Amino acid sequence: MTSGKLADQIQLPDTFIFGVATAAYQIEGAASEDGRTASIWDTFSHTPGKVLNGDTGDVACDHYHRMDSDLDLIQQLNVGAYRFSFSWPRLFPSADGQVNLAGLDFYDRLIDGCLARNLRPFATLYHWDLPQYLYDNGGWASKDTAYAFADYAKLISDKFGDRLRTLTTFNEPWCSSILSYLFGVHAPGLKDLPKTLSVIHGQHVAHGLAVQAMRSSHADLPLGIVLNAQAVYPVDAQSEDAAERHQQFHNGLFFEPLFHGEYPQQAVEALSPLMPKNFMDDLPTIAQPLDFWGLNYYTPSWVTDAVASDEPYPATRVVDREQVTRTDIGWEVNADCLTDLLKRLYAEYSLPPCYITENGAAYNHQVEEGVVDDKPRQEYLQQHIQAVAKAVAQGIDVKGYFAWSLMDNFEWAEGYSQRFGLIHVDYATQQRTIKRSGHWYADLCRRHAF
Ligand code: IFM
Repeated sequence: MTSGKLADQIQLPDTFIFGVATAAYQIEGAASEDGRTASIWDTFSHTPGKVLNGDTGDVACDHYHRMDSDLDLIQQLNVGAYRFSFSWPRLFPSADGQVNLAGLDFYDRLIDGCLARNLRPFATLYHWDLPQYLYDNGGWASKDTAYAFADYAKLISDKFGDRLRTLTTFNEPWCSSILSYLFGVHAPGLKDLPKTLSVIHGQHVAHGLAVQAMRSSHADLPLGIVLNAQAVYPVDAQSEDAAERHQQFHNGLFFEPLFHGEYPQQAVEALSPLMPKNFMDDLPTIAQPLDFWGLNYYTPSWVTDAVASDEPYPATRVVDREQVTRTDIGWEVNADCLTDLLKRLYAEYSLPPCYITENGAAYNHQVEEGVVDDKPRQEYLQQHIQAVAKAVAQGIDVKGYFAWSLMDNFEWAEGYSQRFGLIHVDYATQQRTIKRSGHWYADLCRRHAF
């Protein structure tokens, strides 16, 4: 392995890929155009009180109409890859299983547009926009949704498998289960533990069936899943048990079934009466061999026991530490935890090679005299890429890094209030301005000989 020496003390193999990432609902807009129907996020964002300022993804960054010029901007960042997600309700707008040709055409042009610009397309099937008709029919708790997901995966693999660089089933299933069905923050906004466990399990089954379907369609296409593993630490010496329970619940319920074909013992003992019937029978379907996995990392979690003694398992809470640097969304900046997390995960689980599929920071700098001077984001990215390089130097097989995000976009329950982009978007005019961090990243990518 040769080592490319980049400026800023970042040293990574020449084969390491840099990219930028987005997701369909966060950027596309055109929510009711060309046959697309509603997802649970359209319903949720149109429900008063669910999203800050009543923001919705109806228009978002209008990427659906600006795809070509957005791809030109990506090319200007000198990255080697673009990670995006397909919109399921754009491709399968109704329960009858008919494919929407206008949706197919959009992604066909997007993928060709990437290849024409020498950008490797890294695609994701599910970045949270579950078609509303599937939710109404039982959602992820129903096996029908898992079968529908496998059909959708097969279509994508059949149509685009020869042009995609990688294909991922789920983005952060923790968010589309725990954050959405237990904490009530994301669509559909429930607080229901048994339902959450059915959704976690249902998504795992859907992942396994989809991988089987895609392998049968396109055996050579590298397949994976993206997990937002939590970097869990006890806040103090008395909180070590709490940290272990937290780790089992928030990471183990995902990593163990997906990579080892079992659920974490401690969690199963505590939760099995609430788990879906005969869940153990599905484990062989869930644990499909994968070619890679993606880690999305932003911030660590400092954990202690829950306040109430009757809280259900894992009975923990996350504590905000004082006197640490935070981004505008309030998340602690701690790059060392990224190196540490990678090492811990590889020590604990049998994992294939990894991409950092998301990492980035919310800072809300605006355009002043044509310039967005977001030095803190540049520093955040630099520190975290250095942290990845450190892990690679210690033998962790990380093959690439994707900055979140290409451009400011719809930040879910936070609406448009939090800006993660390397490119500023003026939502009133849809004007794009490359930020200082974007220029820095472009320079880093230019000097990195992929
Ligand atoms: O914007 C999200 C993205 O959709 C999933 N990962 C975290 C990002 C920042 O919150």
